Amino acid sequence: MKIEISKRYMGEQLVSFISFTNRNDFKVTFCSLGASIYAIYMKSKYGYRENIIMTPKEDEFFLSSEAYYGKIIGRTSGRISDASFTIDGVKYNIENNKDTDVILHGGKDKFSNIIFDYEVYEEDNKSYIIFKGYSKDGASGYPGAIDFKITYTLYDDMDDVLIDYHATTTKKTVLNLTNHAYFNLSGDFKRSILEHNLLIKASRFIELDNKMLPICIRNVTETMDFREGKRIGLDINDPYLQNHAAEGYDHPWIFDDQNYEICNASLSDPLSGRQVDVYTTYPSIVVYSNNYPTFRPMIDKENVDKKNDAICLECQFIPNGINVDCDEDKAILDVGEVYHQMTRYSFKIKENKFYE
Ligand code: G6D
Repeated sequence: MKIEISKRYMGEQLVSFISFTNRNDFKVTFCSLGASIYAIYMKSKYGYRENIIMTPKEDEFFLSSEAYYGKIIGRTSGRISDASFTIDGVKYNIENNKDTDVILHGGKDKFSNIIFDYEVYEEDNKSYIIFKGYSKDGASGYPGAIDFKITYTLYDDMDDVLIDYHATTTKKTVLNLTNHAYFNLSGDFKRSILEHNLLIKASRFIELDNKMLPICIRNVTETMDFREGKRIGLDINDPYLQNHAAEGYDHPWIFDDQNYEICNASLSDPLSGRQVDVYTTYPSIVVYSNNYPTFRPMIDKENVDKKNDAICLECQFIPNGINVDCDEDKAILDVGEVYHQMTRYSFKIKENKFYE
């Protein structure tokens, strides 16, 4: 594995870029800002190595954007209603960084804004980068001091990215970590993701209200059904999606079989042959089809970020579970427990013309 590290200032912040290139010439670049996946360069079935991760070209936008490009999300992925939750009869009010009672992706002290310390090491044919973080008791109003680390594992002989989330707390709290990478498998964003195929092995999804808050768990309708895999653009113009604040897919799906050994989601682009299979210990996935584009320039992309130019596959506990009356896991972490969740993105070429 070839490992390259560079640093530069983004504004006043010194930020590191750490790249890993394996024997297949599969290259993953991480950034210490938000412990983020900054770029992934992957070959197509024709052998062209191109970027499949959408990231802002402008440093100040990458620093400030609330589109969370590639970033680790915490303490709580998704939205928290009424800027509060109650644990064992104690109500915690969460501080926001904007004037609304809907907390998105962790509130004022969100993890996506942290510039993380990290360490890199290799063992056998694997390489690791560990981003370590600490969130003090009461940060943004969340209870408990959180010691956490995000470990990315790369493989010299496989085009996979494994994310391990580990954390402990000093008080019973809510914790729901994910990664917010924007995928587009066409290669340097030649096409939108509407022609990509998506598979989600989930018979249930969570309906959203017009504040984008989860309101109820429902069986999938035709538009929301990806159990057999289908083209993302097939049903995305359904009024159910477009005549709603979501303006596309932005929903949690609950996997039928919550099993890390099962590929519970998969994204593929027939024209390039690229595919990413998703394995996770989490019970659900939020799929966001970039319905709120930022119209800013992106790395390796000729034009600016436009609607449906990428898609996020955010494995997590169901958003706002602590406030929703349901049987699903509410992402509560207690003292003495170890938060350990994993998500593996396994990249491959279908109609393999190159690696035979
Ligand atoms: C929008 O509703 C979506 C979120 O799901 C997404 O994470 C964010 O944009 C980047 O708020």
